[in-house]
Amino acid sequence: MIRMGRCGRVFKEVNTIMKDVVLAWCAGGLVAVATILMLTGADSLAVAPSTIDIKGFKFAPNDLTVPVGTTVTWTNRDEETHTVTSTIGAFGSSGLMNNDTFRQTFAKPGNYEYHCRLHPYMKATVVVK
Ligand SMILES: [Cu+2]
Repeated sequence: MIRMGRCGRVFKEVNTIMKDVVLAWCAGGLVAVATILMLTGADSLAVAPSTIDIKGFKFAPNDLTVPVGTTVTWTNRDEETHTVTSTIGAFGSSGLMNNDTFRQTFAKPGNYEYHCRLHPYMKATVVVK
């Protein structure tokens, strides 16, 4: 258990260093802060851009590269209905009205091409590495 005071201060300072491996002597016990820091670092990496806007009959960005395990969110910014439809049937949304969203988690690496079923010329790719 982490007490306030000295330990809280140490943790705060360490938190700004993020990925550095640091051991904090705390309340008479040795607390490995490294694990917490690694988790925090992983969280901030997962926050990397994983949203795609559908706007002006285009997917933006048209090509998005994300790490394995990322959940990508599409939002339809057009008044027109669009879909997010995998070319090989790996995933697919229903018709998305204005401001509707569709989410897909990518668990395996690959190039995932998709299009809008209603406007087949709208094509884009999610690259998962
Ligand atoms: Cu469309």
